[in-house]
Amino acid sequence: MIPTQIVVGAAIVRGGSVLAAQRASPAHLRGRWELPGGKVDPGETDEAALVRECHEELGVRIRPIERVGPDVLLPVRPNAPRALLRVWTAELTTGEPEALEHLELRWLTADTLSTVDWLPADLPFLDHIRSRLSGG
Ligand code: 523
Repeated sequence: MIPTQIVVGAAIVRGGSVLAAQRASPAHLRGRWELPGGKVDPGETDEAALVRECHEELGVRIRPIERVGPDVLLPVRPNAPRALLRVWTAELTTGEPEALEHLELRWLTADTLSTVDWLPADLPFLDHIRSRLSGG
């Protein structure tokens, strides 16, 4: 059986805002916004991948808090393994995020959450995140 590739994303929340990151690559995703994260490696837990990816991409340590939203099917090339996006809320434990692999980072509030051009797979998480930002 072909394994499903799990991709994890972090909704890093601080003081009523969540961190959004603008992709630099690949070319067809360049300029679109995402919750930072990436692919879970074989043998790695989802949470460990989330911590690793945030360190690689943002130079920070985070702590995953809780899973939000569903497993969201990611668009993949024909014949490529199925891929699912899972998202956790998280808090920063060490460091200030830097765009080490992204074009730009932005802290968005409940009111400004929809002002960037999110990747389609991230859209189903926005209502969950907005309700947490609003104290819900
Ligand atoms: N997404 C996505 N939203 C989102 C993430 C973290 C990823 O739609 N919040 C998509 C984008 C890619 C795929 O998931 O099509 C893999 O994410 P990527 O490229 O960030 O994963 P990496 O960095 O682990 O991939 P490699 O370049 O292969 O290491």
